[in-house]
This record gives sequence, C-alpha cells and structure tokens, in this order.
Amino acid sequence: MKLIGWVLALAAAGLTPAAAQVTQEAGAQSYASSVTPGTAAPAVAPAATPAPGAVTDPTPGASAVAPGAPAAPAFEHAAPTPNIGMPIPGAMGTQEQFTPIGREGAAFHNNWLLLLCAAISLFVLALLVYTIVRYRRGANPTPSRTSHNTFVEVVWTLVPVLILVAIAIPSIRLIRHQYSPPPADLTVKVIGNQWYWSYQYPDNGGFEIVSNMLKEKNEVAAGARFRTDKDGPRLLAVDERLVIPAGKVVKFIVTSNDVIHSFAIPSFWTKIDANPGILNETWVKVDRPGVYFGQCSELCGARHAYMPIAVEVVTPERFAQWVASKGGTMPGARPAATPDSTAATTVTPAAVEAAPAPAGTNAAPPTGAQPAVTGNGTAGVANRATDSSN
Ligand SMILES: [Cu+2]
Repeated sequence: MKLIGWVLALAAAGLTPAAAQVTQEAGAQSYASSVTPGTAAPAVAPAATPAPGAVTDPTPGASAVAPGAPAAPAFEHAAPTPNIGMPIPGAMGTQEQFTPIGREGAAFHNNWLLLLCAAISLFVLALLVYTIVRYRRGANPTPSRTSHNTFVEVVWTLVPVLILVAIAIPSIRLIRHQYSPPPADLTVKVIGNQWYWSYQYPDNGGFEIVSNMLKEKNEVAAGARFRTDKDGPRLLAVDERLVIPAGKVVKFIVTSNDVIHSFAIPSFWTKIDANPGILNETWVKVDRPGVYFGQCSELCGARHAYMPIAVEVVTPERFAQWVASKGGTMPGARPAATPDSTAATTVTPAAVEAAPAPAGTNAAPPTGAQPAVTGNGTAGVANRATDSSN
C-alpha cells in the first residue's frame, strides 16, 4: 500500500502521460543511452510484486521513479551471423533450417516435391515435343481417327493418383509432427500490434517486452538509437529481441491486439496467423544459438513492412541472465522481485515523440504486474504508442 502511495504521489508530481505509454522492461538500460535527457526520464515502476491496486489503476504516469531502485544486471546481446537466419540477396530456395520441423519440411520440399515437380514437368514437355514433331501435318497427312484407348486412359488416371499419394504420405507425416509438439519447456505469448510485436513471458513472472523496428541512422533524431550491423540487417533489426533458450521446446501462443498479423520466422519453418480474440499455437526447438529474423506475413496496414521479428536464441544459462535483466524470474527459482528490487521501465525517445494519444488511454500496467496468458489476447497489454511517422 505504501508503494501505491509513492506511485500516486509521483504521478501527481507531474510525470507526463506519455511517459506511461510506451514502457519497456528492466534491463533495457543497456539501451538507456538512447533516452534523450529531457524527453522523458527513465521511469521505474515500483511494481515487480503484483499489487492489485496497481494493476487496475490506469492513471497516466503510473510508471513512477522509485528512489534507490537497484539496476538490473546488464545483458549483452549477440550479433547475428551473416547469412544465417536472414534472407540472402540473390539466393534461391528456403533459408537454412534450425529446427527439427524445419529440417523435415525443407528436406520434403527440396528432396522430394521439387524433384517430383521437375520430373513431371520434363515428362510433359518431352511428350509435347514428341507429339509436335512426330504428328505434324507434313509427316502425317492422314490423321488418326482414334478416340478411345482403354490402356492409356487407365494409365493417365492411375499415375496421377499414385503421385498424389506419394506427396500426401510425407506431407501428412510432417503435419502430424508439427501439430503434436513435445511438452513445452517455455511458453511465450506473442502479440501482434499495428505495427510492432510484443512478447510476454508468463513462465518467468509475466514480464512483457515491446519490439519495434530500428530505423537507419539518417532516419532518427540526433542522439536516438539507430540500427547498427550488430542489431541485424536493415528493416529486420529490432530494439528488443524475442529471446528464447536453445535446445528447449518453446511454445508460442500467438494472438493480436487489432488486426490479423502473422508471426513468421523462415529459418524455423514457422508461420502462424495472429488473430484478434483467438489464441493460435505453434512451437520451435532451435538447436543453435544465434539471431534469426522474420517478418509479419499478413498484410496488416500501412506499416506492415516495418514490423520485423528478431529472435535471439541463447544458451539456457544466458536465458536465465536475460530473464533476470528484465526483472523476471526462472520457474522454481526463489522470487527475486521484492518491493526493494524493482523493475526499471525505460522509454525510448522515438516512442515518446510519437505518443500523442489522449491521456488515460494508453497507460501500461507496471512491469511484473500483468496477468498470465488469458483468453482474449489483450489482457496486460495496453495500447502502446508506436511510431507512425514513417
Ligand atoms: Cu502485421
């Protein structure tokens, strides 16, 4: 209750409503240099321990500075490997796969479907060429009157049936593997928004990260964070990556806050629609640490092309570090979040600039105070301001 008093007192002290509109999690202080002094002070939500009143209180400025809050441990993000987990200019075929399902799907496509298609196409082409040459008018002045041939008709019915069966069997086997996942080691809720992604970690204290595309250096104001090669390729790099552990079964519960988006990561063989009001489910088990990129793959509005997905796969030990840097907890671990070790909430300048929404509508619940996965896909996620200026 004392905490709520702090919140209200500091909110009344005049933090701007915008400061509460786009919140990111503790540990974003590795990016804290991108907060321009004077636009918005890095705000700290004193709510790592869920306080019932704090969740329901939509007061603007509810993210307030708690004095003496210790900084969360920093986490050093990895740089992507060139040509891994990203499109390659001029390349053909699917991206290299890093999940068991991806390898099975790519092998089915490259070693079977493609060969079958090529063989059928060449056979039909050869048949056409033969017919054109052999039965041309010059060489065949008296045309044949044949209209039925039982043997040929049986063959051209049976062979396509056999081809379809030869495609269906491995295809259904792949679908069965995709839709019977092993028990999940980690669940992440993926939420599409116009036009960015947010990710919730219900197994790790329910914290949420908001992931926006990074702009190029010449597109941002002086002092603001821009994309570097360490972040990833142009139009694919984001400010906050979705981080998951390597070698673990990660279940994604995918939904949307507004329109239909699609969560797609080509090198994981993953693509699933994010529908408002519906929870879709998919999973990955990535065996190699690294950074992998995807994009929204459902035309969702004006900035559809600017809501990339960046997944950083790390060792389980590094994952625990990252969770700690966000103010979260590992399952089974002693809760580290107490009123004294609060989660920091930082505000990026770009987000503050682009936050003209009226007060009171966009206040985000404080870190760690969000409910776990719920059915409507909107709980715990206030409308977050994003940059609509592009
Ligand atoms: Cu989208």
